[in-house]
Amino acid sequence: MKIVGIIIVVAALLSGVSAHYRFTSLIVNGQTTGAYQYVRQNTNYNSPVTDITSTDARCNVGGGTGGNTSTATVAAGSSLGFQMDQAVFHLGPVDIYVRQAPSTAASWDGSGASWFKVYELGATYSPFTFTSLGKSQFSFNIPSGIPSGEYLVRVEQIALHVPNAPQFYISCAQINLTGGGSASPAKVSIPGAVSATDPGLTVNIYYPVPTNYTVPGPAVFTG
Ligand SMILES: *[C@@H]1O[C@H](CO)[C@@H](O)[C@H](O)[C@H]1NC(C)=O
Ligand SMILES: *[C@@H]1O[C@H](CO)[C@@H](O)[C@H](O)[C@H]1NC(C)=O
Ligand SMILES: *[C@@H]1O[C@H](CO)[C@@H](O)[C@H](O)[C@H]1NC(C)=O
Ligand SMILES: [Cu+2]
Repeated sequence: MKIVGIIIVVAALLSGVSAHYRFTSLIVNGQTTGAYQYVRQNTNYNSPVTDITSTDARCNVGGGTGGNTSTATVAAGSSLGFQMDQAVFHLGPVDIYVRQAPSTAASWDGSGASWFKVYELGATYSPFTFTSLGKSQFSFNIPSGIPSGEYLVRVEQIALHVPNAPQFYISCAQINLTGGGSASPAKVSIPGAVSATDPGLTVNIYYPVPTNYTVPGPAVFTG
C-alpha cells in the first residue's frame, strides 16, 4: 500500500514537471497549423514562469528569438487562435497580447512598450470558476484596423491554484499581418503591464470565494 502510494505521488510530481499543458499550434482561419511551426518552442518543459518581472514573461524560457520558427501570413480581421496539446487543468484566466515587431517577428525579443491586449477570458460566478478550465483552444479575431506588418502574438494562461504564487504558461506565435489599417491602441511593456500586487494575481480563489474577478492588464483592444 505504502509503496503504491509513493509511486502515485512520484508519478504526480514527475507529470507536474514534464507534462504541463502547452500552446503548441497557431490556428489560422480555423485551420490548425503544425506544432511549433509558427509558435516558438520553449525549453523549460513549460514548467511555469513564476517571476512576472522576468523577461521570460514575454515568450517563455527559450522563446526570446524565433530563428527556427516560421511566420504565418494572416489578413487583418481574420480569425486566429491557439491549439494546446492538452486542456487547461489549473484555474485561472487566459489572455492574448500582440506587438508589432520593429523588423521581423522572428528576430524580435519582445522588448519595448508596444504590446496591447486583443483577447481575455476571465471568470464566471455562482459557481465561481474560470472559463478556460478544460478548454484546449482559444480563438479571437485579430483587429482589422491595426497596421500591416510582422507581429508576435503572445498567449498566456495564469494559473491561480496556489494562492499568492501565480504561474504563467506562455507561448508566442509569429505572424505577418496584411491589409491592416492605421489604428494605434495604447501600448504596454512586458514585463511591466501587470504588477505582482494586481488583485487578479494575489486573489485567493478558494476563500473567500471571489464574487468579482478582473483579468490583469489593460483593456482588450478590438478596433
Ligand atoms: C527549435 O529550436 C529548439 C531549441 O534549439 C529545438 O528544441 C526545437 O526542436 C526547434 N524546433 C523546430 C521546429 O525545429
Ligand atoms: C509580409 O507580407 C507582405 C505583404 O504581403 C510581403 O510583402 C512580405 O514579404 C511578407 N513578409 C514575410 C516575412 O512573409
Ligand atoms: C473585487 O472588487 C473589489 C472592489 O472593487 C476589489 O477591491 C477587489 O480587488 C476585486 N477582486 C478581484 C479579485 O479582482
Ligand atoms: Cu501545474
